[in-house]
Amino acid sequence: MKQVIHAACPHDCPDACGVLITVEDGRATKIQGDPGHPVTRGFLCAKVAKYLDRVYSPDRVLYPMRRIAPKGLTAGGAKAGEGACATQSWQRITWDEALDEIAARFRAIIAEFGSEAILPYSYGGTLGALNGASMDRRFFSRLGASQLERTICSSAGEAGLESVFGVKLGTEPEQFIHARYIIAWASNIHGNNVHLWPFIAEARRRGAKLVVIDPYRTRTAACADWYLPINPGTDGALALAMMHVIISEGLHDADYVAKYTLGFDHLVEKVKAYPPERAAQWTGIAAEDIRKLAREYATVRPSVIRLNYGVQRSEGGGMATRAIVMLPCIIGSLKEVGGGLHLSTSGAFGLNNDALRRPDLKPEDRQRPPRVVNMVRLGEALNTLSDPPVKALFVYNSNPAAVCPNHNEVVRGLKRPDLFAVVHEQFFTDTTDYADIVLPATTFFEHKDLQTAYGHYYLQVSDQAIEPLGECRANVEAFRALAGRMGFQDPCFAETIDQMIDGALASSNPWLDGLNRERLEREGQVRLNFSSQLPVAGGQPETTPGIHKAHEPFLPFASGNFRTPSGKAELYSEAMIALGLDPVAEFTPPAESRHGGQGKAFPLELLARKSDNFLNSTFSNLPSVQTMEETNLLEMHSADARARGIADGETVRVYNRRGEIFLKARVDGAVQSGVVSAKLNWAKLGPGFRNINVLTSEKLSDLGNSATFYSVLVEVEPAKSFP
Ligand SMILES: Nc1nc2c(c(=O)[nH]1)N[C@H]1C(S)=C(S)[C@@H](COP(=O)(O)OP(=O)(O)OC[C@H]3O[C@@H](n4cnc5c(=O)[nH]c(N)nc54)[C@H](O)[C@@H]3O)O[C@H]1N2
Ligand SMILES: Nc1nc2c(c(=O)[nH]1)N[C@H]1C(S)=C(S)[C@@H](COP(=O)(O)OP(=O)(O)OC[C@H]3O[C@@H](n4cnc5c(=O)[nH]c(N)nc54)[C@H](O)[C@@H]3O)O[C@H]1N2
Ligand code: SF4
Ligand SMILES: [Mo]
Repeated sequence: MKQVIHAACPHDCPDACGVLITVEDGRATKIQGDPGHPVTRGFLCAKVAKYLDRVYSPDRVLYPMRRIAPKGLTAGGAKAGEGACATQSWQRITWDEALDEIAARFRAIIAEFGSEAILPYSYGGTLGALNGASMDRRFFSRLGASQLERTICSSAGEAGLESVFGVKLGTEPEQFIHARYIIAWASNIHGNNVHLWPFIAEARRRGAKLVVIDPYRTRTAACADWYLPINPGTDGALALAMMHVIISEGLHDADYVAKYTLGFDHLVEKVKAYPPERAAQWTGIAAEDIRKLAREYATVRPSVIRLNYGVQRSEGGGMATRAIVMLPCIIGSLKEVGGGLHLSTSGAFGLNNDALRRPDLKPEDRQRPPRVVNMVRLGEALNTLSDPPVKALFVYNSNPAAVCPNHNEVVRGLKRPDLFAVVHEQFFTDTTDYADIVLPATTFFEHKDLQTAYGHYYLQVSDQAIEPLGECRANVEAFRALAGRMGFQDPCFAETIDQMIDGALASSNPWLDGLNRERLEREGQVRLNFSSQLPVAGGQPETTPGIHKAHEPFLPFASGNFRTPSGKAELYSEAMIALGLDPVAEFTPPAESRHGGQGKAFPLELLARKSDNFLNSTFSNLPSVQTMEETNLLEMHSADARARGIADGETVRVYNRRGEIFLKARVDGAVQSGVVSAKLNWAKLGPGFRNINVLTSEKLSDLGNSATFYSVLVEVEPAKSFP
């Protein structure tokens, strides 16, 4: 029998694609992008187009496993799949045995150290509303475990965005075709957000100009009309200088500013300190170019900014984002179809997360809230926390031994013989190498979920296409079973998947009106119900050619309606003062930068980037995907290479106080002098079984306690020999 199932890609990607899976006699035989999804438009990225290889990979974890060898990489464990799951490391056990052992260890740890000695660790393995954050959160709250502060990705940028808009909303991708001036700001569109590209391509056919601001010459930068390589971590200075030009030349929208923003006078004062000449010294962008950019951005309309999270992986990333988000507020482009700014759309979905996650649950004998541990500082938590120490770690939806900064410290902590570690995974990753118990997890083909997005406004139900492989269980089911083993009687642990979806949709958010489960199941994807929005101030909605259902463009801030305390776009924010920050915005060079004073011993700025064909560390073990991505490279500028006697293709040692890694030099002009770049991969597939996170720092950003993967100083030298 042949069936086509509608699912939604749950990977941590703004596009949240609609997916069609063909199933024949119980086996998935084809995957394609849903042509009915207005943003997916029938195509998938290269890595997910090969998803059958992932689902049916011989390297999948299919059964619960118990460690029978010492923790760490076993001999021959360098290759994905092979050594790591070699029979000498693992003993297959039943789910019952695994659950009994976990429950027994948890009980013993709670008795001796208290429940906060248990730490959950999860991030973006799946962004499905259920398998991303529901039964797991219920379980750990009820258990009284330490809570995880999940800020490894986007929290600085989110805080910066919300400090101005009060909510995470952005220009819908479909509107980009109407833009005449598009700035891709720290936005690797071809790599990380490929479904936005057709809309930009259409806008360019209609005459739009594409500007890219990025220290790395991405594929998007290579095909831009104007590429501005910027020094890492200096975007705040650029945005403030652009506002200096816009305001001093009277190019701002005085009417919009007066009606819908707060604190413009303070901004006027602040930007006086940022003439283009001053910003040029930090950013490396010529003052004349800053002027030209500001003028064009303010006058070639509609103009839109696709800001992405590259800016905020920096010590001053929150403030930089805040300053950039002010730009559309002062030029009034938020009222134009095809104008505004897009960083995230996730604030529109407003699911009933309390129903999903039940933060009210707690152990019967606990009054105070549990301790909070920041996920970026896992190494520090495992190695130094006391009162209580972390005695058990439960990892799911994440691969911290690859993605977490300061890798050597993370591994030191994971190696602790007294740490009881459980990892729920699809593959034998870097992290399972340190697990006591590995539990097998389903892929999205094998479970049902509800899917929001952070790059568009369509909600989807992702149907289950095939039965779970082996003894794999979805996250919801694993935590349901564990709750049972711990004796938790609360009715929420017995809810069915459909009840959980219904609960998530039972929200006070008016944009969910009319979007029930049955309709989502029938239609696959449904645009949020924006019909109740306030009337649009400017521009008549146009039909979008090539796009299926024409709809009214969503312009949430056309007439203000910001969700800040004042209801206005806050160019001046009391909340910043409370955090000890400048209420307007300020540029401070990152301490780990060439301007920051630590540049003597380690003079090069490292971009520890993502790979275009992997998703963070996910996919990096799959042979058919590996062929698309060249790994273990250090990209550097010819001047820096020459100064160190390094030729293209030679092995180099890249190092700082935290660690070292040996990579192959690539001198091809992707970065400017002073900047080097390398990409994320599974550590055990890298040289010396490590990855670029041996060099990155646990330091947190100015806002949102985010990771600072792009504020890293290193030095590079020729390697005499490969160790
Ligand atoms: N193919 C692919 N897609 C992905 C991912 C992946 O790993 N691979 N990861 C997913 C995840 S988790 C996320 S959060 C999103 C993130 O997507 P993005 O926000 O696009 O994330 P990054 O790739 O970190 O950064 C984007 C760009 O910012 C640039 N950049 C770095 N530092 C600076 C700076 O100081 N200033 C400026 N102007 N630019 C800077 C980088 O060179 C990069 O090209 O993508 C998702 N999609
Ligand atoms: N150097 C450097 N480091 C980075 C970044 C960077 O740009 N540079 N990016 C950072 C960012 S933005 C992010 S978001 C983080 C991402 O950090 P993570 O979210 O840890 O990212 P992944 O590497 O994708 O690992 C997710 C793991 O979850 C597993 N998984 C997938 N689906 C499921 C499921 O349904 N159940 C279970 N139990 N497991 C599942 C996958 O097999 C995979 O191993 O990495 C951060 N680390
Ligand atoms: S990873 Fe992103 S682009 Fe690729 S299929 Fe998933 S949602 Fe679409
Ligand atoms: Mo991320």
